[in-house]
Amino acid sequence: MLAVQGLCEMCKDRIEKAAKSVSGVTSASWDIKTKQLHLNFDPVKTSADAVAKAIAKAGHDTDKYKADKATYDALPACCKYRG
Ligand SMILES: [Cu+2]
Repeated sequence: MLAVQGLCEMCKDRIEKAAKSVSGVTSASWDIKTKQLHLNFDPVKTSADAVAKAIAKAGHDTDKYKADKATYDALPACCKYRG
């Protein structure tokens, strides 16, 4: 499980898509209320760390990796979780 910042259904899609784009990830489901990403992956092929990096790259902060400002600023207004 991975804590991922986000707000809405669009965030959910973006987060899950980013997680699933990582080779070795078999399932990814982000809970909009708890902000937790439930993750299943092949530990030979990837790691929670690599998935967190991919998610940060898509614009969503995790505990370890933060989205860069340009990526964050490009998110739709409804997705601006930093407030
Ligand atoms: Cu959103």
